[in-house]
Amino acid sequence: MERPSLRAALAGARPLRVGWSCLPDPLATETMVRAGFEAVLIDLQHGVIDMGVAPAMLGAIRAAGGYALARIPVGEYQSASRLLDWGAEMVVAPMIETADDARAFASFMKYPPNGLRSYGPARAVQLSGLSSDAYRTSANGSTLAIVMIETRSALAHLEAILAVPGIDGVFVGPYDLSIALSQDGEPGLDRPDTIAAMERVARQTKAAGKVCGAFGANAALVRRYLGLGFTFATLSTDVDLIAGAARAAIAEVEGDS
Ligand code: 3PY
Ligand code: MG
Repeated sequence: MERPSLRAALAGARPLRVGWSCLPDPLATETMVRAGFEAVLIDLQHGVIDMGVAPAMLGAIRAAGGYALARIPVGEYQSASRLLDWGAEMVVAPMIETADDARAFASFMKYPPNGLRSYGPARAVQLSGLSSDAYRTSANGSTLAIVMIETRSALAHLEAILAVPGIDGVFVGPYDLSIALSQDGEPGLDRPDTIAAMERVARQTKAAGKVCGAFGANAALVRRYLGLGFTFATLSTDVDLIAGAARAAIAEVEGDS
């Protein structure tokens, strides 16, 4: 059976189970998919992952049947094209401030006439199972350009950002967003202003017919964000999963003392 596109999977009846990789290890990322994550994002912004290991990680996720997502470092839109070439099906751009930022990112994500993505998707063609022509003509629709809303400027320009052609949706970073909204530089995921801002982002993004994700970090936050109307929320990172499993294993042997 042919795998549904990422766009179709995100529109499915059940929210996609999305994991997050910070560690540069294709086998660990693949293990997350085999354990039940349906998509994994590899993080080139805050993770230890670079362009050297990213292609193997994207390939490992897809070989295990998962959807391969990636986040680029701030402003490195050129990396977005390369990650698409190596098999990313969604690229997330952090710290977008304005519609001009979103337009610059979209131009690296979409082939002409919609953008200026340069042609060279050898590995993406292989992984898609399509002919080169079929990949080229479907890529603009099947790969998703997602901008992060995590600054006051992005909130103020949300409507204009959502109207940029080629932008397929948004992803909220609640840590940066809550720091930006605070008076004292402290993150506050549970603060009413953070939650209200996120609810507005979800509402406006859905009204624009676009995908809306959030960084979840744990089950309670995932439930909260899905309840606010987000299409998907990431559940946990590889580092947190290892730390949690290590604590649980130790507690099982020694008790909670
Ligand atoms: C944020 O919460 O700011 C993020 O970017 C999550 O990684
Ligand atoms: Mg952030």
